[in-house]
Amino acid sequence: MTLLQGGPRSRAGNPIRFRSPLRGPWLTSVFGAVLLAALPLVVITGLLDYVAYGPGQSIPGDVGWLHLPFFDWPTRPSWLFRLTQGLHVGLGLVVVPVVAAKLWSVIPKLFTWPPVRTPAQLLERASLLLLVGSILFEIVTGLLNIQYDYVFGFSFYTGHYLGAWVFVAAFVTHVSLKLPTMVRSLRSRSLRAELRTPLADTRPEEPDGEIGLVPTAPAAPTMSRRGALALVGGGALFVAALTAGETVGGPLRPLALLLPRSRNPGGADAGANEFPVNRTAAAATIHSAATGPSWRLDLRGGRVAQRLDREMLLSGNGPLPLHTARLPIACVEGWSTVQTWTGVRLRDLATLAGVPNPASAFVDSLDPGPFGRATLSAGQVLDPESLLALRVNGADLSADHGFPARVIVPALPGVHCTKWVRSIDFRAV
Ligand SMILES: Nc1nc2c(c(=O)[nH]1)N[C@H]1C(S)=C(S)[C@@H](COP(=O)(O)O)O[C@H]1N2
Ligand SMILES: [Mo]
Repeated sequence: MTLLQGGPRSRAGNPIRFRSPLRGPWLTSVFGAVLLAALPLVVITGLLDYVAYGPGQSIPGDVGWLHLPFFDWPTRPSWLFRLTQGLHVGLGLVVVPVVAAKLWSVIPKLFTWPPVRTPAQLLERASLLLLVGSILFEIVTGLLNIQYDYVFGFSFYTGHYLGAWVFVAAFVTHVSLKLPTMVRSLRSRSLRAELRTPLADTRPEEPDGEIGLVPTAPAAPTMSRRGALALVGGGALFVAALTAGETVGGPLRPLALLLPRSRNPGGADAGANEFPVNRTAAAATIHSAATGPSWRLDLRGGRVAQRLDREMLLSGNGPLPLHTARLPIACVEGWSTVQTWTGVRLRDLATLAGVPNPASAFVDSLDPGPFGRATLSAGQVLDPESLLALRVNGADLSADHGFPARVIVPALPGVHCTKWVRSIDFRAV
């Protein structure tokens, strides 16, 4: 209580208990400038990921006029989704220490009293509340999504999407209100000089009046400004090191501590199939009886439905030559891996089905779960490297990677690379 009401205050109204001599507009602006550069990239790549879900996908759910103007996500370059998704999750994680530092640097503002004196301040403080609230919401939901399967009481996709728009609105407001102060504050000190200043010479910033970040009764410094910057930068680098393996793979993969599912290597004897498994066959309740010799692939859409067994698909004969392509799987959770896939082209299957120019294709699988089916656009069906894969790295697909057959399409989000495919419906309109 004393903190909020009765405690000693500076003239600007800030409680004097926040005494760190490092706090001030310059330090806050340095963190702010980093976030100003990085966060738009996180937001844009995040929104692109939603676009990549493409037409016919139901994610995010009903978001009314906030729906993005969908365009057909291209299949080239094949690493496009790998890039946008990797940047979104990777950069989103790496900026967390900077966000924390920025929040720490403005803590006194949260205790300013009275909190609002003018209408302009009301707008500023409301946008601040939404800004802090939405960025924490985005970080927490994003982190939980890559840690656990859907622990939310709401759709992660819809929640994270709506949170992003709240954040965008608050961020734009905040930046337009604070940009002049930020630029002025950045000019008030030289970064280079600051990086040469040791603890012994660390002094508080100039009194900042109404801004109210510089303590009026500063304590002795326990850390230099360059030390604080190194701490935050080191934190970001540390997170980057824990994240890089999700995309780079190889020996760094086991270090991808923040993405536990990306580290699941596919079992002890996975061999050629040793790369991350998102959802195992057991988890998806795929019974080996259904994937054995009795398995058939149904092709629909044309006048006569086609039914093929795995041997026919693997023969490479007639209208279904085998094709091999090196293509990524890039998961919405941020991890990715590039493997060598062999199978038949989706467009050859479309032609065989009697729909050589489909408007879309609906892929269904033996998996009753939420990711057991996907809709592909015309471009995704017709790309010459879009495959119904039967083999990977020269070996049959393992049960966990989708045996007997799975979809692999360049630049397609991993979630639509449906495993344990059962049927494909090529739609003319
Ligand atoms: N039938 C089915 N296919 C699926 C999934 C699933 O849960 N069920 N998961 C998808 C997701 S989210 C990803 S990232 C990729 C991962 O493929 P992998 O497990 O072979 O690495 O498979 C996709 N295909
Ligand atoms: Mo995924």
